[in-house]
Amino acid sequence: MDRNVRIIGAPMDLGADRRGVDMGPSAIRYAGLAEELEAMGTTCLDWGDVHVPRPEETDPDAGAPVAGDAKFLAETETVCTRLSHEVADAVDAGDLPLVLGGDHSIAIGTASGVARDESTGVIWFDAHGDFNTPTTTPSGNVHGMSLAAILGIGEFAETDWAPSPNVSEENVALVGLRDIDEQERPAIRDSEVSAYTMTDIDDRGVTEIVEEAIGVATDGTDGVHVSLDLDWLDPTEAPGVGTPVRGGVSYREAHAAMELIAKHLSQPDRLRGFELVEVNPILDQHNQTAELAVELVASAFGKIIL
Ligand code: HAR
Ligand code: MN
Ligand code: MN
Ligand code: MN
Repeated sequence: MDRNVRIIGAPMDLGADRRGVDMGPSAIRYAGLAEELEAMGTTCLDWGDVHVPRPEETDPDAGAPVAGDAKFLAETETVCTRLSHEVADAVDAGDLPLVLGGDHSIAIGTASGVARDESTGVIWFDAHGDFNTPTTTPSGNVHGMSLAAILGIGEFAETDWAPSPNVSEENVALVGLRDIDEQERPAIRDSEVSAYTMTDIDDRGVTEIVEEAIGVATDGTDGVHVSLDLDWLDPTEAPGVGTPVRGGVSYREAHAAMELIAKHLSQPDRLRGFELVEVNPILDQHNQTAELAVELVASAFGKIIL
């Protein structure tokens, strides 16, 4: 990685039911993120955390959507707007923003910052589609709606902060899906996004699927943002997540995917943003999920074995 990496923590837990994900940035730092990247010869700048209000200080119903349910939507807007500015500043300075979550609702802010001035493809590694809207959500949790929000689907179209107009559905690829809600299924199918399930990975192998996803995200865009939800991996590898789903990618498949990100997005330099979300140290075993997150970033940023 030739550019400086700018670490930005987003200790957000208002978008999910399980407390503890707000400690994700600390756990990932403690797992040796900066040291690992510095050892690869990458300069790492840690910009600290954006401020997130505590749930006890907030009204979950403030900023309620025009229809349906989306808990803590006003606070989510506040946090994502702050994060968007931090991320856009990093991009302006020529640095690569590396955002540490926090639950996946922060992706609305990260994408907004990364894609502020440039057309941006998105690769979304996740067990879940995160394609709900306030009217389809079974939980009211914004972390299950963040990709729909970025794309301005449903009630999110009525907001000025959630949609990222420089992200087009045709340049979005979801990889690793295995837990989709009933009303999310037709929404994903009817959209222009490319969605790859675990069955696709079984059939065609992780290399072919991830190369196709990279093709989708780079087709006609200026750059690519990678959003990595740790529940993409099998819970045997990544137990420290709020919503684990059996049947995820293996340790080696995950590294292979990240090595392809490095291979295809570094020459020419097209990676514009990277985020790690949903690490919950309270549910983890010996910080192994945070340690795995660090390893995967290193692979994505070009760490080579030999
Ligand atoms: N689909 C469910 C919902 O919308 C669960 C979403 C779960 N969580 C995440 N997102 N970690 O990837 O409530
Ligand atoms: Mn908190
Ligand atoms: Mn997610
Ligand atoms: Mn998920």
